[in-house]
Amino acid sequence: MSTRTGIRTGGQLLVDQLKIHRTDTVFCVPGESFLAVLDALYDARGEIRLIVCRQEGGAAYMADAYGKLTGRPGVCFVTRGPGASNACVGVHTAYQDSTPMILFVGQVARSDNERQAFQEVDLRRMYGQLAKWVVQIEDARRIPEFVARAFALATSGRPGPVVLALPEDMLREEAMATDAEPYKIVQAYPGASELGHMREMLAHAKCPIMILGGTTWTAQAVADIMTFAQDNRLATATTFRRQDRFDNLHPCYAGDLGISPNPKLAAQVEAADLVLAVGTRLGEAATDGYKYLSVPRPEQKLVHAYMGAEELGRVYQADLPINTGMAQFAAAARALKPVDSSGWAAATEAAHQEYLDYTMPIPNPGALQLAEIIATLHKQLPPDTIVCNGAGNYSGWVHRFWRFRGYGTQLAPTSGSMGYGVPAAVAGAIVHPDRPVLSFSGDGCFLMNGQEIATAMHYSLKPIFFVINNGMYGTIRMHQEREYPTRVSGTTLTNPDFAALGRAYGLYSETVERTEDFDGAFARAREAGRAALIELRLDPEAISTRISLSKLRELSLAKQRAEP
Ligand SMILES: Cc1ncc(C[n+]2csc(CCOP(=O)(O)OP(=O)(O)O)c2C)c(N)n1
Ligand SMILES: [Mg+2]
Repeated sequence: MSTRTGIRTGGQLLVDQLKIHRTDTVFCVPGESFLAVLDALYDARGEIRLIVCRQEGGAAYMADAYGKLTGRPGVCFVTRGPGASNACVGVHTAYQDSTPMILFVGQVARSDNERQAFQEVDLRRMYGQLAKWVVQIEDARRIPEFVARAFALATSGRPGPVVLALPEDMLREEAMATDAEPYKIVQAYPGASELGHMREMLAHAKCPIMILGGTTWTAQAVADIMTFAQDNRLATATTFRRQDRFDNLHPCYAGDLGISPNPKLAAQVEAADLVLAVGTRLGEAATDGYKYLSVPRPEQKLVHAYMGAEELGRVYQADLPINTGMAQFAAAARALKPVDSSGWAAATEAAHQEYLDYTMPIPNPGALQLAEIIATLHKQLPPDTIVCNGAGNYSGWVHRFWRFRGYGTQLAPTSGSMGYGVPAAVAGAIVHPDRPVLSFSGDGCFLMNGQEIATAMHYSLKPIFFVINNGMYGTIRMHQEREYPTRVSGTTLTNPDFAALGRAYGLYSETVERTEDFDGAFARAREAGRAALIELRLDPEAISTRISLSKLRELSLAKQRAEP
């Protein structure tokens, strides 16, 4: 699309900038505050898909999922105070997860500013802590400038969400402005001396481990880092919900440092003499509450490669901090001459075997075996299947028993935010209509944004939604039984008939209570030719992949008796 100058409304100018920055999809819940944008999107309907959602939380989560899958900002439009409030959860997720996103919010007219006009909220104050940048565009002539900056900022350094407020009169105003050029992502490259130093540290290590996480990865970057790991026979772990940064069946893969990871992997990180942390912030989840590495100076030697200078040194003082994008780092690491890895090659092999053993299905209480079901799905579906989930103990089975094979196959919030699994699957099916998309939600999680199954139906998308129903907010019940055994408070749920709910929305739906009924139900769901919902009834005793509810309660009571 060619750059042009001319008189356009604010709405037209804005949509023209979206086209210039190659936005092909916009998620929204409409509002009268941005009718001028909707009108301009009508003219652009051949180039920009407008995905209309049922709640702004769903729309913002979809924009996050789009950003995770494409590396381009997920674009979302919502209205004033109510829409902006609902969208918060997606913006917070994008912030914690370092996902590029742009949230446009229709705003009251400039002449009514600060009157607490209808639905007015000062977005700069409201979103100040949740976004990389919040700005109100006061003058339509500056739309190209602000939108270009929003795209650059959302994707550069450590990516994240940007919020732009759009006064409704500004969007209707006609203005003479010149289009911007397509945005360019700015990422640093690792320096030659830093790479040399890193190689030196690796050459002197006895039991090194690499930990991958974060964003700015690409399929090529993942291939490059796998070659670097392979050439140096380097045990490699991924962080919480970043499991698709390494082929899980590669002989160097050691597993993921999620919440409650394989204890042997945790021990390996603690015992390492060199940690190469690549792309990860080394956040609370990845370090089990900053435990594997002590703050601020870890026992282990630390190389910390990260795409944002402001994060290097925030928590950990690395021996070697490297400010670099992941694609840039991975390509450079691959080009390094491998070191002698004979000292740790056997440990790397053992770590992978340990991962394979740890992820073999194990039984849980009750007639429905969740590990077996996840393993069956993995066997039946291609490696590019997109796997989505929100937060809850049910996700522990997905993370442990699904083996991620390729970059861009996992959509899950590292922020631990519930309600993500359904909207993420909708976005996944939009971005990759050719791939199977599985969505996992708990009974708690599902009813936070389950309404977006209507969006899947509206756009004829075909994800398969699993609702893992244990009749409770199981995660919180687990913490409760550990801290306050037998005192069940605020964690029990009365649920609808999820399959009937799915049918009411037009999805193919079934309920499965026993493992042996799963294969048939799944085959029928795949053959249905439309979105499907399968409720999986999980015995409440199956509180986590590791322990039963009554065993946990018993241990907690014993502990209480031991220390009165
Ligand atoms: C938006 C949001 N609200 C609350 C929480 C706290 N929380 C974490 S897990 C959880 C329970 C999840 O319940 P469910 O989806 O049924 O999964 P289960 O743990 O039972 O498998 C809650 C309430 C959260 N993480 N996110
Ligand atoms: Mg539950």
